[in-house]
Amino acid sequence: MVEYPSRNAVAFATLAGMTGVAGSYMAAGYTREFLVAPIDDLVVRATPGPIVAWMIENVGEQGHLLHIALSFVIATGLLAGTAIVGLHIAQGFEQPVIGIGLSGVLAWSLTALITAEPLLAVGAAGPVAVLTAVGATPLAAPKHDPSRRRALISSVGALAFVGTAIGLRRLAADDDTTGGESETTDDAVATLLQEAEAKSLDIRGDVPGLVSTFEEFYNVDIAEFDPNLSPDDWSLTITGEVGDDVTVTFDELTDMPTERRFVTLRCVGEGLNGAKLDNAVWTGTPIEPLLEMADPEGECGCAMLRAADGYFVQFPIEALEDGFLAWGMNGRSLPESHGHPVRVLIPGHWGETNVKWLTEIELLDEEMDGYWEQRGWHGTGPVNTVAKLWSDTVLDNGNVEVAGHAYAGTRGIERVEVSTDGGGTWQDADLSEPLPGIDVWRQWRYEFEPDGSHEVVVRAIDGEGDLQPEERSDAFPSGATGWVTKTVHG
Ligand SMILES: Nc1nc2c(c(=O)[nH]1)N[C@H]1C(S)=C(S)[C@@H](COP(=O)(O)O)O[C@H]1N2
Ligand SMILES: [Mo]
Repeated sequence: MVEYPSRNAVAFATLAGMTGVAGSYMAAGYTREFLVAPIDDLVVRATPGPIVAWMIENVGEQGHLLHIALSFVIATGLLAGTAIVGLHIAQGFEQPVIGIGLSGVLAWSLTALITAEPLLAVGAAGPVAVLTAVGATPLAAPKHDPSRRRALISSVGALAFVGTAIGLRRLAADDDTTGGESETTDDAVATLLQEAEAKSLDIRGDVPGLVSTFEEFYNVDIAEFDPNLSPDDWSLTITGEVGDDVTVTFDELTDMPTERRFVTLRCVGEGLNGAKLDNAVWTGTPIEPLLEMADPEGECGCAMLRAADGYFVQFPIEALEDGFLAWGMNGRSLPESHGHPVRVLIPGHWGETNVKWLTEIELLDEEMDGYWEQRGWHGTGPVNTVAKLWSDTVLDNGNVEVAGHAYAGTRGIERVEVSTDGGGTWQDADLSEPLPGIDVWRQWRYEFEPDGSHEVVVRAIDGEGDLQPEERSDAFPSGATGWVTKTVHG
């Protein structure tokens, strides 16, 4: 008798794990029903707060890749484990049928348990059983070193399966219709988009216009997998310390008075000259009438907002009252990644208050930490003032153009000043005409004749006449501060 698991069995089990994960992907897509998704949730939740904070600041969005890679490895390992058990029974006890069946049943149970999707779990179990069968079946006519040849053929077959699964899914995703689709061509939005286009400065460098496109608009998510919510099933509940619980469906919400607003978002976790700052035209309705219906009574004057991805954030009702519930973005339905079907927009506050996939507003009696506040951030208040230096370009005439965006939330931007001598002297930059709205960025642009190398510094003056603070601080915990500087050569 041979010892199990042999190296051969481990190789087959690994292939079984890989194809099982691919099979789950083929059945469920890159959604929360995919085996890796709940595992990723656990990995994310198990990562200590300081590490999460460090990753956001230093690794950025790529931090997610580490989580997701680890989750893939765990998912593969779990399914490989079920194959090992099957191979052990099949080979060690010479019970191939029982072994193969057991590996399939185990893989199915495990996947169904983790994803709560018994039907889709068959996608993972099938390939595991097949690979176990291949690994357990003796070759009909073994010539020289049959096990190696079989392992090779199986590897090629397994990889082909993984490739096919990914390919089929990509094809299916291309005609995915959830979110971001042009449903109505909204004239009011079209007019606003034209206005933004007309007011955007003529900047040679690579700087977004006054409205960020879907491709440009940044994303910050606590989870790798976006919730997949259908407007038909969606509803919002206002509950807790209220006179009356209020529940609104998507149809009821979109029947309310509809407005289009420019609103700019900025993440508290971004670096001083980072790019997690974007603007869009949003279609939605004000929150205040809904809050009035609920009649808040809580002691703290604060509310906890909750979302379908497990996200939660708490801040004062005062800020919530000025908020907006959006179901459209740049004239299309809200894309999945930006909170489909409904998200919150809170004027002038950090991005984290702008809850996506909103499901519940709970009025509280006392303050509680939200998801990021539990992890040490202070990101529910008003944004810091910032002027970004996003491009420096030598023009055909030999001049240097520096440009970017400036943002100060509801304080607005009154002026942007540029220094080309390290802060010795200051000149006014050109500013884009303000867009309508109380929470919008402006573009700035400045052109100068270079004389060797220049230490360019940029700073904004907000609508209340306050100069952007010069003192530098990191993003953690309250948002980056300081003036952006850059050495520019003519
Ligand atoms: N449900 C939910 N809402 C959320 C988040 C999240 O992870 N889940 N991230 C918040 C953070 S930190 C920011 S900066 C903004 C980003 O919104 P965007 O991805 O549409 O740019 O959404 C906020 N709302
Ligand atoms: Mo954020």
